Amino acid sequence: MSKFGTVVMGPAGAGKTTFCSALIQHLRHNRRSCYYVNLDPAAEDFVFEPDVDIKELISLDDVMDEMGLGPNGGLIYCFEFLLENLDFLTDSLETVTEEYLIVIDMPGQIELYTHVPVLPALVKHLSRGSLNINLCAAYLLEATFIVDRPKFFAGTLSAMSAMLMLELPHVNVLSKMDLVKGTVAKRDLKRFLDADAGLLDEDNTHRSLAFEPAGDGDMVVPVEAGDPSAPRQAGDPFARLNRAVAKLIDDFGMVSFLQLDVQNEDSVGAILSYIDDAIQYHEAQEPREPNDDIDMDPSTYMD
Ligand SMILES: Nc1nc2c(ncn2[C@@H]2O[C@H](COP(=O)(O)OP(=O)(O)OP(=O)(O)O)[C@@H](O)[C@H]2O)c(=O)[nH]1
Ligand SMILES: [Mg+2]
Repeated sequence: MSKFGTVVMGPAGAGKTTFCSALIQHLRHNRRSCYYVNLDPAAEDFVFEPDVDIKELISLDDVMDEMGLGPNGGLIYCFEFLLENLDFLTDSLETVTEEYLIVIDMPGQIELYTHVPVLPALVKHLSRGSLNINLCAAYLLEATFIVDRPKFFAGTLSAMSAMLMLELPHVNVLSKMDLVKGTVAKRDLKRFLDADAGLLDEDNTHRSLAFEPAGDGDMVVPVEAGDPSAPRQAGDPFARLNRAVAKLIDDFGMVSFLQLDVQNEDSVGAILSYIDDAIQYHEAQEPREPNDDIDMDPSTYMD
């Protein structure tokens, strides 16, 4: 029996939990079954109560109190603890059948996606172990990042880093599109969706930083490029580094974004279609008769 799921990831506050709720709502409207897994040990408020919640295993508050750790160290501890107790997930997920979409809500600490190896180990357990879930990652980046082009490419690089680390099919999503409506031309928006590196070459608004010798040995101090005392931007090492990174992303051709407006059901539905395609959800479903959902009690049709 196959299982299907999506891991919703992305930086802090990108709108992951809100997207999970919108997705669950959409699945319900379309009479699809959903199994909601919360893996954020600090999350408190949910529109839909999770079917499995990591807090039943370990909570960030307890770890911080008892281990004297801060929020980031505490989160890494929680995930290491989860990896030592994977039965917690296996036991609840093994009964989930193929018509369900398993929606996994992740925390926003970026280190999880770029630095520490806990997430690849978890994903491997879910997708290649006995659970054998057909998984895809939904990586959310806030659309407001496009106002600051170097920041947008830094965010895109984090998406690419997660793609390389997790080796899962990825659906990258620009969330909170309502916040940038009307502020960016359609033609430019299309280039952001394709992560077009040329956007940085044409950027003369960004606050790129330059280094200036501080006059004491090797020390350098960063200077705002807008500052009249700053060196000219042509030789600005940060601007050149930004362009090189953007070109790398462009050359890879791996990152492109879908637009998400959670208020718009069609937008949520479109992203779900990409997720379904990535995990080949529909191919595994039993063909249903057109009248499967209708009450077949003959008395229903009697006058
Ligand atoms: N305008 C707008 N705000 C949104 C949208 N999605 C989420 N938000 C707001 O953004 C904030 C963060 O949303 P969450 O869904 O909690 O984000 P998250 O990625 O789960 O956050 P963490 O789990 O803390 O990393 C909340 O105040 C949401 O109301 C959106 O599509 N549009
Ligand atoms: Mg969240």
